[in-house]
Amino acid sequence: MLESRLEASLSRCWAWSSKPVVRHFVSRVGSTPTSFRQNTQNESYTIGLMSDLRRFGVAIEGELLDQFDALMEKKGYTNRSEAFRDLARAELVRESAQKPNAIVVGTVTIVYDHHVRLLSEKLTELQHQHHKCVVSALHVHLDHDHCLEVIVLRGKAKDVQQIADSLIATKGVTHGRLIVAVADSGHHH
Ligand code: NI
Repeated sequence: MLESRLEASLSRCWAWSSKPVVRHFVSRVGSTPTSFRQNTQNESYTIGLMSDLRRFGVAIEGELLDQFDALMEKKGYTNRSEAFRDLARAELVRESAQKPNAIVVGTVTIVYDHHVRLLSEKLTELQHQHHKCVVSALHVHLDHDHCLEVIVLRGKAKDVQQIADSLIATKGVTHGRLIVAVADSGHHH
């Protein structure tokens, strides 16, 4: 019963997904959704990514499912499949980021007071020392005193973590956080 409900909701999900990659799958497997949201941008750039999309049944306690649905709605998901896929990806990234030699991409966000003596210079120097890992940096002058910087790092998980730690631990940096966003599988499209 639950399985068939999930199944039904899965097909609804595909039909309603606004992501071109999923819509592409829908057309590939030949099911014909009666309606789905047209996404006018990014029409055809991700073709083939999910060509092996598979369905499976999930048995889950009613209460847990209700909680999951509530969380999903709060986070703005329109369907369970997408929410589940994101959960799975996040967990895979988290897992592989724990392998020191896994190649990851992450962002470090720091906030600091640029009046602190030599702080801007130190932060810039640190980034130059690790220029091979620093992909890009965004600087925002938040207010009279504070700067926010977002630094994109790519490299071995241990290096990315170490660079992030150094940036965040620099005296005068008031907030800092590393988010590992992508585990690079080495498979490129
Ligand atoms: Ni600034």
